[in-house]
Order: sequence, then structure tokens, then C-alpha cells
Amino acid sequence: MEKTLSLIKPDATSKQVMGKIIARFEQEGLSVVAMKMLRLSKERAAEFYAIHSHLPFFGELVSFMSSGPIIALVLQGADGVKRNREIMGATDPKKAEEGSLRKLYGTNVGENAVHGSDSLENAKKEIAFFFDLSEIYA
Ligand code: IDP
Ligand code: MG
Repeated sequence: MEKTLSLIKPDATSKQVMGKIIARFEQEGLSVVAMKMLRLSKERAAEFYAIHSHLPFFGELVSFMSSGPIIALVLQGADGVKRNREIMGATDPKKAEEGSLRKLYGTNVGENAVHGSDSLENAKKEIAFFFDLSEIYA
């Protein structure tokens, strides 16, 4: 069993598809073991995406991620990190696999509905960024 961090991004919360996204995780065998709705400040969004700070779209990414509420989730399941990335699909919704969350609910390459940790190591760091141990029910 692995835990991973998922974020439902501001485009998806404003499209009113958060329930569909959470239902999909559950259908796919990923359990929600922690969840909160919050709005990131620009500073917190920049800290979360610090590894991308050298990239040309960083400013746009920080503005977008702080533009409205998000939902942070800890998902748990067999091979959870990889499984979540498969369910999400490719970064660009236009190139994402049919039926993937980004294909179904993403807007464009920047506003792409969901975030998911890309490794077990990053999952641990990203979960700690949003949650105290006492908030995780696993
Ligand atoms: P990932 O979310 O699939 O892991 P990354 O390459 O790690 O993709 O990029 C992080 C986030 O930065 C993406 O999910 C997306 O919101 C944003 N992003 C990536 N590429 C672009 C781009 O070319 N233009 C604008 N935003 C982008
Ligand atoms: Mg990434």
C-alpha cells in the first residue's frame, strides 16, 4: 500500500466536478484517507511548486493555483503513486488518455484539473506540506 497526494485544482473546483473526481478515485480502488478544502496564497503555491521556479510558466502556475479553492487529498492503495498518475492522464488534457481525469475535466496544459505526486519520495513531502499526521486516517 502506498499513500500519495492529490490536488483538485481551482479549474476543477469551479467546474463543480470535485465529487466526480473523488468518486473516480474510490471506484479505482484508491481510498481517501485525508481531505481538506483550502485556498493557497501565492507564497504557499510558489513553495509547493518551487522545483518549477526556473520554468517560463511558473508565474502563471502560481497565479492559477492561488486563484480559487483547491481540495487536497491523501489517497491510499496498491501502487498508489503510479495508479493515481494513470487515472490523471498526461499533463496536457489534449494529449491525455481517453477517460483520464485530465481528458475529462482539464481545461488546458496549465489548468489541468488535478495534481498527483510523481514519486513515493515526493508523495511523502507533499503530504506533509498539507497534512499533519493526526489528520490522516490510515
Ligand atoms: P504534472 O502535473 O503532470 O506532473 P509537470 O510537468 O510537473 O506536470 O508540471 C506541473 C504543472 O505545471 C502542470 O500540472 C501544469 O499545471 C503546469 N504546466 C506544465 N506545463 C505547462 C505549460 O507548458 N504551460 C503552463 N503550465 C504548465
Ligand atoms: Mg509534476
